Amino acid sequence: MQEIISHIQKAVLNIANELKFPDTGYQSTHNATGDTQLKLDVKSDMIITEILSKCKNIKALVSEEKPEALELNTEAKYIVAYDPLDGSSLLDVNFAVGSIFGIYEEKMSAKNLKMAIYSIYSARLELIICTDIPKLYRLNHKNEFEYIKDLKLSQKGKINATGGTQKNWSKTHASFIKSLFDEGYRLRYSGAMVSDIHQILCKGGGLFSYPATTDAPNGKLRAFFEVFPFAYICEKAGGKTSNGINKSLLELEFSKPHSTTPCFFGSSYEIDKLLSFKAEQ
Ligand code: AHM
Ligand code: MG
Repeated sequence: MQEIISHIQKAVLNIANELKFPDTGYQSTHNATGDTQLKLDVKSDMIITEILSKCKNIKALVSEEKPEALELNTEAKYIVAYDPLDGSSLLDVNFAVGSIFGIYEEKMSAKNLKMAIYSIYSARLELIICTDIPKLYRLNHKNEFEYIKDLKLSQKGKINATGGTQKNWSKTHASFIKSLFDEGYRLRYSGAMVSDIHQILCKGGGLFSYPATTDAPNGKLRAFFEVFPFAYICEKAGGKTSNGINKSLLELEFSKPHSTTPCFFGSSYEIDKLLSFKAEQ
């Protein structure tokens, strides 16, 4: 695992340097889920592919930006699924974006997730590495990732971050979200999952959700690159997750690498409230 971490650290440092002098022009190609790729998505994907391909412990790489898996070492046991640049549509406004990595043993399934990592490219470069508990590292002036603290979710938070076009929400989702605001929750939503969940983890609680909508009945966020790594991190931080029905996102099974799912991540209070709210409808 340490070797995989070192390679990811190197890739993240390279991407951070690339982002400092960005060309945010759109490229005419599309990725497998139909999003228009930005040049920096492609560059970040190339950087990760090039650096992680040199790691002997990786069996295959599965990227949000590639339709198929890239097979590497058949004898190795880890598959790294990643979103090279989450929130890239926010690069033109200089918001924080990040990279997300899920490290699966032998097979891409939530049950086989052994480690999850994400980076935040912002005023500071931060890296969260989670095997047993999410650990926050920050790049110091010696260009090394320095351990700062463990991230823990308290039982209840104050932040409510929810995505998707509101006119396409279900009535149930709209009234659940309103019920949190009625309790005193505050809206905090940038449009980059990495930053929005990072805020909840650093502030110690709250809810991030991306529901099913009429235009995306299976949600928008991808299970293997986005949803499972963050579900793993939030649950290891003491929080809970759900797709709105199940008691954990990590119970879900998908066969296609680019499958999506509605998703809810939060402190235990918000997820328990969600499940009882849905049960009453
Ligand atoms: P991306 O990987 O193409 O950047 O898309 C994923 C992003 C998430 O970071 C974010 O939560 C979501 O899309 C925002 O979507 P919306 O603008 O529909 O709320
Ligand atoms: Mg993404």
